[in-house]
Amino acid sequence: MKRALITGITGQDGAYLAKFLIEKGYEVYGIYRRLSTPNFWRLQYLGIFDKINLISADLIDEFSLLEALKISDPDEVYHLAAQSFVGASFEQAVGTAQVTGVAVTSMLEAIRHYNPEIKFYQASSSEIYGDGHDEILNENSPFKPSSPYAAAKLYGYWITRIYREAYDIFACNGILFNHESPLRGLEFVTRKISNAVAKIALGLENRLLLGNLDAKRDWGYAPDYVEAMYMMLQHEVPDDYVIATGETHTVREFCERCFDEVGLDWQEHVKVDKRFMRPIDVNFLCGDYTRAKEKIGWEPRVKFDELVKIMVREDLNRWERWQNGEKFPWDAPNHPNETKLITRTVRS
Ligand code: NAP
Ligand code: F7E
Repeated sequence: MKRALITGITGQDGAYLAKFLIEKGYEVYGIYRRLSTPNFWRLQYLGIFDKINLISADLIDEFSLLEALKISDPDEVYHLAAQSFVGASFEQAVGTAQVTGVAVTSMLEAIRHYNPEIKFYQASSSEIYGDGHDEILNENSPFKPSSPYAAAKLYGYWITRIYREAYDIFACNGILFNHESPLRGLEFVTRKISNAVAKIALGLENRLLLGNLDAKRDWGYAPDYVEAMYMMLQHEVPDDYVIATGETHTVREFCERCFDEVGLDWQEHVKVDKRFMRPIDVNFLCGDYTRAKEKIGWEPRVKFDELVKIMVREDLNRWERWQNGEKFPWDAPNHPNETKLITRTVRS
């Protein structure tokens, strides 16, 4: 039986990947960090919490990562843990550099010392391309990061390549474009919208405040994307791959489609609030996944319209169950209204 160690198992991708690997017959280990309140809702939601071996570790403590390797003795490491919210990276730039950037080296060093035969997946990001593009992006497109998060991810990208070339470690960068799901964190724009639309449709809320409606993103479906991570590590040679849908849409279009789904007019509920504008934003992203299709046989299954349906329907279903008094693991009831949060980095 193959063993996999997943960092970031409590996050969106970690939970879906764990489920996928369990179904493939893997023994799955995941690192989680000690928090004052347990944070396993996604694993419970997918019904896999009891099938996972949890190891306490933190990315800023490299010995805890080495210890996690010793405990799990994995064939494959999927390094997904990060401070993953671009907005927060402007507020915690140094912390993001350490957690999202330098910790990739800690993980690779731990692998190099413990067992360099372990295969390594790095969760790279389309954010490394940054702002200023209007062309479809592939593995050879130039990088120009536009946030502390993107700069940290670009460091992680290069250190992964360096360990591949210098030490012959089977290390791959998955350059994943945005991917969403009902398990997406509530601060990301798609889930912020689907959750608000569900509440508005049920009379629990009336308005939705957003930032840059013109930003374009290539949005895919997270369960499709975690399969690509696995497929990269099964190929004969390590490489870097763009994972995307090849379609791009504005935040405005995402809003419009979500409100359409419940028969409402988005313009009656959505207001622009500069608190949700970033100091610099990436205005256009669209990915070309040809290499992934040709080399590892990966293609997206769920595209924009279906993604909208999946997300709105699931948030509606959850709030309806909540109104009927049902209790089940889910993030939204405990999430603060974002207007309560003070942002220091508003664009004037
Ligand atoms: P996510 O939901 O925010 O999950 C992040 C995970 O990292 C959580 O499990 C979190 O633990 C963990 N983590 C954060 N700081 C940590 C620390 N100091 N020590 C240990 N664990 C820590 O992110 P995601 O959407 O699943 O994304 C997975 C990875 O792919 C991330 O690296 C992200 O940057 C990257 N990525 C995401 C996308 C996307 O569209 N989703 C696209 C490209 C790349 P807690 O639960 O305790 O917070
Ligand atoms: O923003 C705009 C915002 O926070 C998307 C992460 O998974 O994907 C994600 O990063 C766009 C931006 O995701 C609001 O300004 C407008 O232009 O959902 P997001 P992101 O920044 O693209 C990449 C690939 C990653 O690697 C990251 O880890 O939407 N936008 N109004 C807003 N965004 C938010 N969050 N909230 C708003 O109210």
